[in-house]
Amino acid sequence: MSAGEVDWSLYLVTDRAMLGSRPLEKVVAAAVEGGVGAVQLREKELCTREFIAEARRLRQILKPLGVPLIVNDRVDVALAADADGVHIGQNDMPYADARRLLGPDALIGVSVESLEQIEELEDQELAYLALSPVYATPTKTDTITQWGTEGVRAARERTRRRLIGIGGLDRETAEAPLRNGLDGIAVVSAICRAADPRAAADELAAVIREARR
Ligand code: TZP
Ligand code: MG
Repeated sequence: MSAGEVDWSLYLVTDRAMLGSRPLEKVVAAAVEGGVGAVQLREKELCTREFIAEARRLRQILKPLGVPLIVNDRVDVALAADADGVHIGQNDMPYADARRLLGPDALIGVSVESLEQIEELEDQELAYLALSPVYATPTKTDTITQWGTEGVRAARERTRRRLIGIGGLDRETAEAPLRNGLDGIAVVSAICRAADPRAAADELAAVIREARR
């Protein structure tokens, strides 16, 4: 699967702590039914063995649907589970090493927290740049600043790359940054905390369509 074949408009990033007793696979499957086009498995607590097992389970569900599975942080887990790619942040494995290990076809996305970081990556083969965070969020607190709509617009003026926004995005907040240049939104709590993840994804997809009109 190439990055251009993927619909990155609505990108689910998982957080099992938000799911209560609901199995991750069920929530992911429901979210895809509702309109999620890409899934990132983000596990901060699981041991490596469980992380790989979970990635394999998700891959089995997502592959027939043509939805890519991206592994957060862990190139080794992505390789072991034959995932479609990885998402790396500024403290994770450098892009060049991830690319060398995963090969030319892997989908690699990188979080950026400043315009300088966007420029540093300008020559790399990225599936997307993730502007992180668009708005401050309790889901991830070790961030420097927030892009806000002004920052999204500045990033849009600086690069032609696919720009995904992450952080504090839900059906109320997503529209403004989408109108200021985002190609897609990545969400954790807006779907993982929702009582009905399918309906939540469906509503977010409607917000995205509306912002693009
Ligand atoms: N990276 C930047 S913000 C964030 C991540 C993983 C968390 C986003 O979570 P939420 O609940 O969608 O604000
Ligand atoms: Mg990371």
